Amino acid sequence: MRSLLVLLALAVLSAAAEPRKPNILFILTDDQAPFDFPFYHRQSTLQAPNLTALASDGMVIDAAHHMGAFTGAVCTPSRHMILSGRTVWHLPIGPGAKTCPPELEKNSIGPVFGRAGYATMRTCKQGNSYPAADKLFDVVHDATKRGGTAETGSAWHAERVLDYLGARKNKNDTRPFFIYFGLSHPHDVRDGTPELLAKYGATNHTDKSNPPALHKLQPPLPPNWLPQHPFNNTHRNVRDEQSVSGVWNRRDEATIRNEIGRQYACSENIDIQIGRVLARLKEMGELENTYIFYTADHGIAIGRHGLQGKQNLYEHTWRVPMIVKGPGIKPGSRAPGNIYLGDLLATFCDLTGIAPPPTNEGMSFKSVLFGEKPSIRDTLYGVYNGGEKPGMRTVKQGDWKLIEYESTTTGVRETQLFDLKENPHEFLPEHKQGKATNLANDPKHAAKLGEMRALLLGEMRRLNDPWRFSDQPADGLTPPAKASPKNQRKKKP
Ligand SMILES: [Ca+2]
Repeated sequence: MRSLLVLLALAVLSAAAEPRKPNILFILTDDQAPFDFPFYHRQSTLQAPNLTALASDGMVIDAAHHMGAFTGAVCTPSRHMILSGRTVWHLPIGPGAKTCPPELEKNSIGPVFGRAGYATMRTCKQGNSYPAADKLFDVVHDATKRGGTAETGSAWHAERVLDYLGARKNKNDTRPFFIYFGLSHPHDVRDGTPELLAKYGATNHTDKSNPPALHKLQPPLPPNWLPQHPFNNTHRNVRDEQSVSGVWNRRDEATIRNEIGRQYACSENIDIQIGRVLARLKEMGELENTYIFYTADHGIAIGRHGLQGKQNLYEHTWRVPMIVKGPGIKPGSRAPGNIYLGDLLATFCDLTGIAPPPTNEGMSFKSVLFGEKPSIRDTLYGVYNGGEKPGMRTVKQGDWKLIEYESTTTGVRETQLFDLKENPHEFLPEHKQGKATNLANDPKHAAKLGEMRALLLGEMRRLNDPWRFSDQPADGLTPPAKASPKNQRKKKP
């Protein structure tokens, strides 16, 4: 008995001597462009005081991306990559499913942190996610909440987090926590609270044949707005481009400004809910020992480049907002980072001293967060091919970005080369800016175009992209089917 008491005393002493592991509060929104926020786009009229304060107290990452999607439901692969730390062609869904390690969900965020002694909790939308991994948090409250009231909107998710924190306090649970605080907004139908809709001059417009009224409180048109996208980008008939209530295929000023007003109404409500959770953490004395990550599953167009949805690779959609605050991160800092959402798991593990699971393919960006280097990789790759094949690919290095489009069904073949330093909004000739836009056909940049194409092919090979463009080496892969003459006849000119 005496030796047992000694052992117990030693265990208590060693627990007391060990510094407490930090908590993680991971906040994930649904369909939100970085440029919605004033800390990415100064002219934005979105008021998000809590997130602006979080950005001032932590680090803003400028080059955070989702790697892409092989389906119109871009959320689904994005959330698989977040939860598992794997790359887009190595997921348990899509073309990589056959070679993906079995039972990958056991090496996803919930179980990885659970095994390391963390208390884990998740609230988020249902559907278009990774259900096998979603349910492996200790506490799960998933429901899709896209309405304009406390019960049907973002407040519901905040309440689940506040309830969880309350229960933790009541039980005197001192384990570090991992809270996955997912919001179902600002994803359409973008139904905001009446007060916030009014604040941004927006209405839940339901008349498909007429635009809503213009209102002086509506946010301005984005700088790279166009009335239509200049060419078929290989998936222009996807739901998000045609059927979102309030927008449909309309791109006129009144429709787009109203829709951005709706987006901002939902985003400000998210900000309010985050404020409530942060205030509670402060009250509980947990805030200073918590890493807070804020991001979205992908961006969204809403009128930029004449597009509405998330099925493109322009910066507004390929990039995501990313703010991180916590111990060791310099307040008010900023870095490119060059990260993917699939790097989050590795970073969570690195910050908490947990070994990443063997299935992880992401890279920790702790060194960026701690100001040791500006970014973790030089080259970024992105894909969208949920429509025609091989679809869209992008590659970015330094200031240069290439986007390729090809459809073997319709014969579309387009190339865009942007110097993002000179043209950060990716203006096209149709924007009539009176300066260089798409440089792909400029003979002065032929060498750069060749270099970027070689870089893209290298990334496609490295990441096991199962498709190739018709002017790339086939690499032994099956080329996309050509349209049958019957299908071609059906196409309108
Ligand atoms: Ca989404």
